[in-house]
Amino acid sequence: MSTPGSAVAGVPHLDVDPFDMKFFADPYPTHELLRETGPVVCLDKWKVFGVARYAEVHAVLNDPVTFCSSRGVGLSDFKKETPWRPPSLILEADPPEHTRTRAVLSTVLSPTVMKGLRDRFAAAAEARVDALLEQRSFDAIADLAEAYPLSIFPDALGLKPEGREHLIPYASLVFNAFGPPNELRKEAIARSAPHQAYVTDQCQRDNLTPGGIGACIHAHVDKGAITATEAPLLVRSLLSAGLDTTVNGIGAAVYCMVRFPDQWQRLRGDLTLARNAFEEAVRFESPVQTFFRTTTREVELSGATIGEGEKVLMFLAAANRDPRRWDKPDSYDITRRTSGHVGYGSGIHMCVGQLVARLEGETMLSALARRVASIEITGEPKRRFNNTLRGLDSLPVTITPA
Ligand code: OVV
Repeated sequence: MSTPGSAVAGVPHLDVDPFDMKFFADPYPTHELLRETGPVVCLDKWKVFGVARYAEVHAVLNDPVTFCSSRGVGLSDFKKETPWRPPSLILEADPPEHTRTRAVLSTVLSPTVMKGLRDRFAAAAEARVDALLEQRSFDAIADLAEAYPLSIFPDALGLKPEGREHLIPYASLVFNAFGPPNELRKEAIARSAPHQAYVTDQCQRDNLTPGGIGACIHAHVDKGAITATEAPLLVRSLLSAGLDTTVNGIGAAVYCMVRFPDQWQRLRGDLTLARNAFEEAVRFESPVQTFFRTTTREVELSGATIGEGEKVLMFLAAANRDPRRWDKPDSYDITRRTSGHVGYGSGIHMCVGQLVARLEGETMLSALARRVASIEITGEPKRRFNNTLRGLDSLPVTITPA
């Protein structure tokens, strides 16, 4: 026997719920418990295996044949349950199917495409910061972390102006749906119909403006790379994964800067650190906290036997602070060598939009550092609860001009 719930596999059991509000409020003591209990643990509450150390998270991410994605990367096993929406053709796919769709998204989000976006993103970041300098006091989540990506990403995709208010609620739904059937997931799915209707409609070729990233995906149908049925679902992936993630990434970066003013001053002194400062915020806060995989066979992982068809929960955030891998893991250090962090995953599924995320993060931190002397918290930060995403609901701040 190797199922979670059995002691025979020699895997220690924990009764922590990593999708509980008390856990979300302060996950760090539980991350440490998960790491220190063993390389692989059983989480009895949801009957899944868990890995929280860097080595095992990295190993699972880099063995996609044994730890597959096509049975879903949330708790639900698509072999046993009907998915809440048609599966993603990239996230919830394995090679060989994954390889073709990944190549298309990789092309439309390439370094060449970033070249064409950079000046627009930088100008929008500076315009946003200028507007905030007029206000002086504002909410760094709504007015900065959300407002900035909303001012550039939907236009880059080529979405029409109407209905964009559905984008963040839709993404929030997608990331809640990876979790267990708790209140967060059930409520999100219960209210999902209008958001799903909007997204399905916007993914159609006729609704995407020429020259945008969405239209570029559809253009790959003409090249024979994907079918006309597949294209809208690939656009859907960008609507699902491209906005709320960067909102929480930029929110994390600003939250780091207000908590660690020495790092903020260091950034102001050297703007070339902006890109790594963002990367370190992704490591430090891990906006995407977890993903699951499903085993395709019985497998031994660091001495633990895991049976076929088991869900394995990867704690990306815990791996990103594993003292076995990182010096001073709980310090936010903008000069740290961040490469190897798993905030974007690792291996064949590693974030295909990472260059867009980094471009947004870098341009915003750079604009802030150039124009702002100090950022101070002026009220209690409020947390936003989601089964997968970590971030704030509000962060009241006051800034002073440089
Ligand atoms: C990485 C990610 C998150 C959420 C949704 C998707 C991908 C998707 O492909 O739909």
